[in-house]
Amino acid sequence: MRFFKCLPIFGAKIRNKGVLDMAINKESYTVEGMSCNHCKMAVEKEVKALPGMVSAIVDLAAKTLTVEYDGEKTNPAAIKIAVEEAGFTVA
Ligand SMILES: [Cu+2]
Repeated sequence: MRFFKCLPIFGAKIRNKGVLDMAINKESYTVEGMSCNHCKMAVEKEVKALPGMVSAIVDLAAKTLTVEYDGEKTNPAAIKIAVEEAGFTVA
């Protein structure tokens, strides 16, 4: 039982480092049209909803979206569509 209790925290730490999942892709995209925190949050929310997404972070100043995801569950085409659904375009 003690092992079970510790598992979620343990698993999250490993996943963030991309060790547990064998095919974690880390990529950056330039996103056009984002101007404020609402834009940032809209893009992050839409992209994070994709299956296998580990993290999606927008840097407003740099106009970039940095993602980490399981390459067997999603792909760049799906990420671009998610950004478009949030109302922006991937350069
Ligand atoms: Cu905005």
